[in-house]
Amino acid sequence: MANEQSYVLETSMISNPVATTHANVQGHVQSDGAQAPLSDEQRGDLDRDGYLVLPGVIDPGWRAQLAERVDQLAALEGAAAGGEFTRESGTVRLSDLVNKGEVFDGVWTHPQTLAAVAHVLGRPFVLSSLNAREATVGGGHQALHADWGPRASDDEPYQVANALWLLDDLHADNGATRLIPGSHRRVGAPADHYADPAGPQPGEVLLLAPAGTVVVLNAHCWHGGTVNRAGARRRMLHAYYTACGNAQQLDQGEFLRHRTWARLSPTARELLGV
Ligand SMILES: O=C(O)CCC(=O)C(=O)O
Repeated sequence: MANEQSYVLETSMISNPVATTHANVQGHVQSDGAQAPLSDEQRGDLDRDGYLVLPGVIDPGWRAQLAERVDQLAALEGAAAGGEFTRESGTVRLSDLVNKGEVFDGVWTHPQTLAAVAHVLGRPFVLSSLNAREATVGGGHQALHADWGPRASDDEPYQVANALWLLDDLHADNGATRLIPGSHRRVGAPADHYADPAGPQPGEVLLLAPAGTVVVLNAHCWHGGTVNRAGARRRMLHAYYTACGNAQQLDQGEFLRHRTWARLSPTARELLGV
């Protein structure tokens, strides 16, 4: 897709300023500005299933830094955590992570993730929000939902995509995300198809994957968190993107701090829509 290719070329420019400052601790950043295209198989996964699993994106050193920063912020913010966007009982949520650590820069600007988002949306897009979510013991269950309103026809353009960054292993009993493969193409909302969208549904899959994996989700695909029965850690970042022209979940221009703006490349600022 021409749109996607040109976007991938542009996104290689985003990572370079990050690479020069973080080359030692963030070896994940492509310092040569190399493109990170998707294979035909990966595009096929996204088109058919509505999600793409990218294993081993987060190297162990970076994962540890991200996890440490998430814990630090949760401790610092306490009951206020998540307030810029939303709080959810039974979970710890953080919002506005763009402004809360340079360690997150490589998340929302990650070239292969952006290539997958470009494939889903097929037109220019911006970051809508960068959040963290962790289900705590006994909490985290959500009804199946899309991150956008119900589709009225199966040829409507997609508006949103979400990259789930796994900072801990996802097991069957620690609040893994569940989803219905292919549901991004369905017309209507989960409630139009299921008597109880909060209950188990035929064909649902649990995303079971090791820490370090990124799952790019066509966010029209019906999904939801599950309960963390075991209480094992399940920190996850949500890098959420939307097509240009839609309101951002967090108005990045309003929230952007000067010190964040100053370290970003022009292309990264463009990705924030500022
Ligand atoms: O964290 C997850 O597993 C999914 C969260 C989600 O879908 C949401 O908060 O809307």
